[in-house]
Amino acid sequence: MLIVYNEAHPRHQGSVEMFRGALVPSVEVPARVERVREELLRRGTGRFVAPGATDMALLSRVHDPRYLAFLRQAWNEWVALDPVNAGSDVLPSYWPIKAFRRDVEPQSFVARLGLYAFDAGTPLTAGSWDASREGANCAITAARQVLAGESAAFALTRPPGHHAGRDYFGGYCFLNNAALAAQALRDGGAQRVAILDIDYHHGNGTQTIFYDRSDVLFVSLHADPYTDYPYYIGYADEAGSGPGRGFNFNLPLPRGTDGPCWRQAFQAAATRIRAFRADALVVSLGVDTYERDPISGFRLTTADFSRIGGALAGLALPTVLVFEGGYAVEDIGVNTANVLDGFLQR
Ligand code: OKP
Ligand code: ZN
Repeated sequence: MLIVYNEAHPRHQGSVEMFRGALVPSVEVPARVERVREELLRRGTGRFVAPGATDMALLSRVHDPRYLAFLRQAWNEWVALDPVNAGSDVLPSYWPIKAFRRDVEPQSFVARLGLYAFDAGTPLTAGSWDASREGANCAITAARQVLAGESAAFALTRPPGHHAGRDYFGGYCFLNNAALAAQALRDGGAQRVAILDIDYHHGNGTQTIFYDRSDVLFVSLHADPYTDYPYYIGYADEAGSGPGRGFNFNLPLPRGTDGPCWRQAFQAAATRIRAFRADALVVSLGVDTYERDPISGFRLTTADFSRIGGALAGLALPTVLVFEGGYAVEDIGVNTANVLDGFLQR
């Protein structure tokens, strides 16, 4: 398996996020990906390669060009407000909800920030654009390697991507790596692409990007949004719209879900993917379903992750795996490497 590694990931380094009325230490830290990298190297799992150059045309088919321009300039605009801002992360404080106007872009940077952000938990830092863009390049490179004949490739990157939509960031995500991989597979000749999102949290960004399309199937196993982030989306009745109706499949699961219950839901997901007759698979691989994850509520064990790898390989499709969440830093390397080894051993 190819591992397309984002060497630029430490340039995105949030220090705080807003949580229940206080700024608390960032949960999405560089050590997450460092631990995975170390464990893969220790085991000799996979072959590490660097990503290719940025394809702005592809980025602009998945994301709004105005949003991309905003992200690229955001840090500079933040510092231009006041030079002391260079010492703190960018976080929004205002949002145009409900009856407010969203069709005007105010001149004020903090006002525009609220147009593009959906939470105050996603710090943007000096290197966030560079790290995110290189991460997107990793996902796209992984997809192109699979198109060129690799049976599987893993984009090892952070920040994650599945909460980022066509024109918004949040949930620690800025660019939707899995969506970019899926679009790269489509552009490279795959007629039908399935995305299977197994992160603990619903991949709202990926769902919305493909919601009205029938060429990309989105299937997600995640914590019920009735109790868990992102709360306002990810319910079972969201089936797609227009020509995309029937091509979005959400399987929300209760807090406390363990390995056997999770595998039962996985079988339903696998059945839907088989019926779709996909030419390629993209997996949004979050390991925050782990029993000791500090921000999540499922009970998967380290051994369960090996089985998950085998089950993914059982779909028997050219596969791009994209790293998403997982916050139990001490075990993240073993859990992620178990998925990849489980995949390879099948
Ligand atoms: C990103 B990914 C914790 C609050 C939770 C957002 C969670 C984003 C998860 N202090 N805030 O899907 O793993
Ligand atoms: Zn997650």
